[in-house]
Amino acid sequence: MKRKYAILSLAIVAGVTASYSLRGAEKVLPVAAKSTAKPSTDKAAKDSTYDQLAFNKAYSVRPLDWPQWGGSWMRNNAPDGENIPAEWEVGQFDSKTGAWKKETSKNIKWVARLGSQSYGNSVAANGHVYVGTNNGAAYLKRYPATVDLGVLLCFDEKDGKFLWQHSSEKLPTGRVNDWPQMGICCTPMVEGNRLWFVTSRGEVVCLDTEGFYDDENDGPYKEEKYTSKDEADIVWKFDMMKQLGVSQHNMCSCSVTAAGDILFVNTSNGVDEAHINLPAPNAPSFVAMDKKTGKVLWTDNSPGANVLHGQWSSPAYAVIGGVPQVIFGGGDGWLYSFRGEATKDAKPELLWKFDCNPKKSKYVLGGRADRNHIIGTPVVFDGLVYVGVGEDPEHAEGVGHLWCIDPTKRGDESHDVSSELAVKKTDLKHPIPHRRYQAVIESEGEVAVPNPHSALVWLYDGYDQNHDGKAEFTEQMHRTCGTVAIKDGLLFVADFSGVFHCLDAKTGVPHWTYDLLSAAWGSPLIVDGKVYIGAEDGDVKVFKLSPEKIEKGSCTLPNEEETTAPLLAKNAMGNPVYSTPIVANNVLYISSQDHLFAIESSKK
Ligand SMILES: [Ca+2]
Ligand SMILES: [Ca+2]
Ligand SMILES: [Ca+2]
Repeated sequence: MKRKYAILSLAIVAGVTASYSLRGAEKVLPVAAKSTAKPSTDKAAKDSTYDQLAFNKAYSVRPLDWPQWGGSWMRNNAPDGENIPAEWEVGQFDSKTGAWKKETSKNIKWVARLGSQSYGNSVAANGHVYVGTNNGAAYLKRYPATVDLGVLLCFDEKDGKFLWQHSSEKLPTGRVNDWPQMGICCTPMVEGNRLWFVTSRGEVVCLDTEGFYDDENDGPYKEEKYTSKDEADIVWKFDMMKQLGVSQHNMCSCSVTAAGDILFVNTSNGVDEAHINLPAPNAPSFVAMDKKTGKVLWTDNSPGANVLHGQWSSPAYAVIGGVPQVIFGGGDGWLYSFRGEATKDAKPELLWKFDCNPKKSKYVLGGRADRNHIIGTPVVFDGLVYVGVGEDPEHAEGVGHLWCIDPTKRGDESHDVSSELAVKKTDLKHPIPHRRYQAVIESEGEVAVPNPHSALVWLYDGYDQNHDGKAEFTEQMHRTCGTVAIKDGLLFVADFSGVFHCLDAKTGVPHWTYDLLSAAWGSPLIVDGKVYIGAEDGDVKVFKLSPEKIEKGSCTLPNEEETTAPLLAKNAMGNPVYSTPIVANNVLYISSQDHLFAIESSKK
């Protein structure tokens, strides 16, 4: 599949090749990383530093747990871990019973059956492992595998034993809101004995992590019809479709985060079946709610009628420049930061917004667009914000952009800190109001001019690494559904065309790139001096955490004569991998489409 699209995407970028190749050839940084950042004047709180141990303590989980997407609200998938294997064998499964044959595996602690399709990422907290999937495994007797459901599974961390399941029946409206077989696509968040997640029915749900094992139906929600041990104990739930008028496109998915008692949620509000009309342009895109009750504290619908397609990003949070900021990726391709607190008037306070697409880029249906929306999660690291743009995987591959933004900027009264402004040639002073499909139409006398309030640190859309004046496939940033991971000044991101990028996090200049030869839906994991990335071909590849290229032909892996990336190993998972690997308590967790593998070195 990929090669066909690769050719297509090269054709699409032909128009931008000139400016692109100039950059690498002249050895100019993507955008000068000037340190123009001025800290905000309202020094209210201490800036967040990346400290997973302190985070876990505050959130009442064990020191080496991994309790939410990206570990903490800063969303950087770079946990502490040691003795994490680079190589493993998943082993064989009995063709009749599906039973796993442990003796045929290597470095596998346990395996748990998932549904037939799994897009959710796992988390591990307080002795449990959770993952979103569909009902293919039919753990509950009342729902045989023929019943399609969104399923959240809870397993015992030590042996993978199934504990309980939360079941979301499919919406009667069908695929426009709740795509068949896709299951639960988000990652839950755990704090103490509570878990929060977004269901495929557009609900925000709080569960008791002990379920009914504590012989208690926790509430306020006590209307569960089934209260056996294998069922989920709901604490509260909030229906975003009914209570906020949200109409999610194809799937509702957000990996929630929280600061103190405030839970932050992207609603997934999007287009209808025809892909043009927005059934609910005034419904919120972003929500802050009370984590303990589900009471809405404020909502925002800034993307509104400018949503291109869907909104499946997840929020990040951090105190930056003395200000608590919650940062949401919008379905309009803009990144929005709000004061991450409850407000007296139930109105959010916008701090800044940033257009993550070049102004001339254009959104068109069917995959030909070079304007995208945000699917990955913004990551906060060392006072900067990182996010890439992408498109629904159904719309194939295309041009992508990866941004590094200074979140201490505020701009003028519009709070627009985009790198450029769209204006008319005849009126350079007044920006053209935000337009849905294309910000600047040159044939109508419009131009993009530099924004004096720009918060841009750098933009990576590609780089002429070999200085030959051409933009080879592996020198381009393509659309991504992925989230970056950062450690030791190195940023890693995979794009949907299958290029894996290692960049300097401060400058956006690539150290090396690698062609995975398969679409990457997920995001990298950095742990124990290594970097892990899964792909649709079912391989999880492992690289050395290093900026150093290797000499061509020196890779010891078969059929890897061409790489200059420091590839250490490839591991076949037996089925496509759409998820992101995580590590908790020195165990590596990877979901394929239908199994969750707990991977641990057998040499202890
Ligand atoms: Ca309970
Ligand atoms: Ca309950
Ligand atoms: Ca080149």
